[in-house]
Amino acid sequence: MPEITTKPRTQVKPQTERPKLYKVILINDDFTPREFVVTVLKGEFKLSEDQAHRVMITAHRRGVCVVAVFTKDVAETKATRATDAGKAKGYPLLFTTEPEE
Ligand code: TYC
Repeated sequence: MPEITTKPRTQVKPQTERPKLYKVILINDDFTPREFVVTVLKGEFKLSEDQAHRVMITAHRRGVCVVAVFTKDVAETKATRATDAGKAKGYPLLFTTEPEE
């Protein structure tokens, strides 16, 4: 009688798997001037004047706004640089990062 054998199957990861992406989030505060927030958004995130104004005003009204999405390293570097730009002027401007679902 022929024996039935089962091959152990290991999960094969697709080699094209994309790196996990991280959101950079702008947090509102009561002290940083609006125009300064817009300047930082344009400089660090390459947003247009119009895009930067929309992101700033959304954070101002709602408390937070997603600025953009990057790989982990890029998101963290940009968030730190943008936060440091505020710190250098004595403002509590804050950018954070969080993984995308
Ligand atoms: N709320 C600030 C003000 O009224 C402006 C501001 C907007 C600050 C967005 C931070 O993430 C921010 N001057």
